[in-house]
Parts: sequence; C-alpha cells; structure tokens
Amino acid sequence: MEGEHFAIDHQGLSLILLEDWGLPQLFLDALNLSLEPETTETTRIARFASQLIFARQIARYCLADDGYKAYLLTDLTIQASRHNLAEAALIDFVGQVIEEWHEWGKLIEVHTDIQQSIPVVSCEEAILSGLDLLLIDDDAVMLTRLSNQLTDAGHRVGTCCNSEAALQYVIERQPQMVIINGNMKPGDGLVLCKMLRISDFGKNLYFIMYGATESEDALVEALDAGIDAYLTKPVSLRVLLAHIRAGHRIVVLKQELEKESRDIQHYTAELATANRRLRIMANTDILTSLPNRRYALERLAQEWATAQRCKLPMCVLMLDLDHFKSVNDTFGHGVGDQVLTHIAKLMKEASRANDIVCRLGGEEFLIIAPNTDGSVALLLAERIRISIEKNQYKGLVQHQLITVSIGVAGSVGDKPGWNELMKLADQALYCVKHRSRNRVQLATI
Ligand code: GH3
Ligand code: MG
Ligand code: MG
Repeated sequence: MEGEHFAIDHQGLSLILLEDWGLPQLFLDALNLSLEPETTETTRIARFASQLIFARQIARYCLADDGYKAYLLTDLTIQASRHNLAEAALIDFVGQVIEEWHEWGKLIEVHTDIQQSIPVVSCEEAILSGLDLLLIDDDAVMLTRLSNQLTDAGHRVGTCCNSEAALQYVIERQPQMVIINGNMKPGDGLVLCKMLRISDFGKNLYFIMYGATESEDALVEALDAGIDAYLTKPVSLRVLLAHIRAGHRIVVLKQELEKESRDIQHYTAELATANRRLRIMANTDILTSLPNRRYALERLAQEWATAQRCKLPMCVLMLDLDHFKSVNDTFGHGVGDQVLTHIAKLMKEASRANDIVCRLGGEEFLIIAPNTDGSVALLLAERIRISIEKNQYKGLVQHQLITVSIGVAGSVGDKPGWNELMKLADQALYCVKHRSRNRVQLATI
C-alpha cells in the first residue's frame, strides 16, 4: 500500500533518512539485511543484522501483554540461544530493559504503559503471507524440486533428508506444517509423526504425507499415526498446494483457538485477583485498614473453635475510646478520623503478631488474643492503654488526653462460647466506663 502510493515504504524511507544523517554504511547494510528474511550467512554484517532482529524481538516482547509475551517467549528463547544467551540471563536482561525503558519514558515524557496483545491474523491474510514449511525427503532431487516449487508459491521452506534432522529442525524452528515422504526408511515418517504428536509443539503441526502406496491399510495406519492428509505419488503440485491451503486454514484456526484459550486464562486470572481484592475490601475497615466487624466475628468463631479443639485458653479485649465525641465536636470529624487512624496504629503496634486487632465500628475496637490466658491478656490491655495515653495525636491543642477503656474476657475449655465471651468483655468495659475511664478490667465469670 505504501509502495503503491508513495513509491517507497517506511523502511526504505528510514534507511534514506539514516544515510542522510550520516550513519556509517556498515550499520545501514546491517539494518537493510535485518529487514529481509533471515539468512544463514555468517558475515560480520549478517551477524549484526541478526542482532538487530533479536533486538526488535526483545522490543516487541517488552511491549506485549502477558498473553502475547507467553506467545513470543519460545521464539525469543531460540533467538537468545543463537546469541549465546541462556533463558535465565535473557529474562533478567529483558526485565532490566523494561525497567530502564519506563525510567527513560518518564524523563522524555513518553507513555510507556503500552500493552499490545497478540495480533489477530485473519485466515485470508495468513494464507496470503505464506507458511513456514518443513519438507522431508531422502531423495535429494525431489527435495530440491518441491522446495523450489513451494518457495515460488510464496512459502518459506526448510528441508531435511531424514527424520532425525527433521526432529531437530522442528524443535528449533517450529514450522507450521510438515510435508514428508512416507517411503523413506520403512515406518520412519510415521514414527516421527507419532513422536511429534505427543509433544506440545508437535500437536498443532499439520502433516502431509506423500507416498507410493495406495493400500487401504497403509492409509489407515498413516491417519492413525496422526497424519492429516495423504497424497499418492506422483504428487501433483496443484493438489499439494490445495492441501496446504486447507491445512493452513486449520493451522490458523488452531492458533486462534489457542489465543482465545490464553485470553480466557488471562481473564480468569484477572477475575480471581479482582475477587480476592473484593474479599479483602469486604473484610477491611476503610478508614483504619484494620479488619472490620464482619471479619472480627467470623475470625472470633474460628479462633474459639481452634482453642476448644486444642484445649488452649483465649481472650478477647473490647476497647472503647473515652469521650471521643468531644474530639469531633471540638476539632471536626476530619480530625476525629485522623485520631482514630492514629490510635488504630498504636493498638496494632502494642499487640503481638498473633493478636487480631479489629475495628468493630465508630470508636470501638476488638482484639482477639489466641492462646492467651486472662493475666497475660490484662498485661496486653494495659500495654495498649498506656501506649494510647502516652502517644497523643499531635494537634489536639488544649484538649483533654485521649484515653481508652478496655474490658477483657477469657475462655478455657468450652465455656463460655464466643458470643458469651464478647458479652462478658462488653460488660467489663461497661463497668470501667461507669466507675471511671482509662482503665482495664477482667470480666468475672
Ligand atoms: P464514652 O467515653 O462514653 O465512650 O464517650 P464517647 O463520646 O466516646 O461515646 P459516644 O458513644 O457518646 O460517642 C462516640 C462518638 O464517636 C460519636 C461519634 O461522633 C464518634 N464516631 C463514631 N464513628 C466515627 C468515625 O468514623 N469518625 C469520627 N471522626 N468519629 C466517629
Ligand atoms: Mg462507643
Ligand atoms: Mg467512646
């Protein structure tokens, strides 16, 4: 299209511009060569060109979303091994490139949050762009003739003269279709086909076999071994090309199906993450980030059941801030919120790792203390009370100290139940509030 309208395409234009800007000829030649189908040359320019191809592949990988990355990785790993880069080193290197690219993006104000997904190639487009074929025949004349004919028909053709070489080729180059002479060493082609069919990369290959035999048994054996189409010799090029086109449609459909399945996996993973986030949100108090009432009650029931099963003591602490209303009345609700967050942090810091600090609502908190008897729970409560008294929120000028009242209740054996335990801690708290405030009290059963 570019060529039709402007008599030059963007690649040709880039080369002219680079030349105009004084890029040395060696670089221009390598760049030019890197835009051609890959060669097996080993000249300095060809090696440089192959590095540019590799760099382009890395760039594509860096821009890809997770699904496309998985799709590109196999090819990238093969390329990396050609450049003596092991897979682990490649992953490290690519990670570093992505990181630096984001940093550069910030510096030069270029958006780097690009996520390209696998380009969908329609059947027609794919057929027009030709296939990567592997041709296997021990007859060198046949191999050359067919290979030339298929190349002329627009395909990229690799050739092998035995099944060992073919196996190696398939593993390294992953062609889309294999065309094999069924009359090489007896059974050779079928063994190769069976072997590839059980591998991940071989199961999607399209196999065409041609051979001299016309027997029904041989045909059935070939199809059972995983061959997709069988042609009898002499092979008509027209019929072979028609089979390749039919096979190509299947190859493309399989690729599309695989992409869909990868997309589904991707969305399922995203959904699972979203569900987990939702679950966390449903159990978390938005102001203090502590577990909320819903979580507190569920967890209390669980911890109580564990304590019963393991015959361990456990305690709960009910905490209520003293005269908190006056903070809101004096400084406003916003400051009140900040004080609540500050105190939640103090409670968490003064508790042990196993204690579960929750916000029940308003200025009321609950701490579940597993494997803790009453005397230890009283020490914990006192530590929290003192911490809140000592570490006042800065900014409450000329306000009475913010303090907390705490009721503690414990259970040993199966009495009292977890409901009762909460009620007892609440009653102990009520007693503190009525007698004085800024105290802790253990409930009596
Ligand atoms: P007492 O010592 O008897 O517990 O007195 P108090 O003022 O703490 O208790 P009361 O139950 O009368 O008032 C609790 C106050 O807590 C009322 C409300 O303004 C405040 N409060 C409850 N939830 C929030 C909140 O999410 N943010 C803020 N800023 N204040 C809250
Ligand atoms: Mg209250
Ligand atoms: Mg209160």
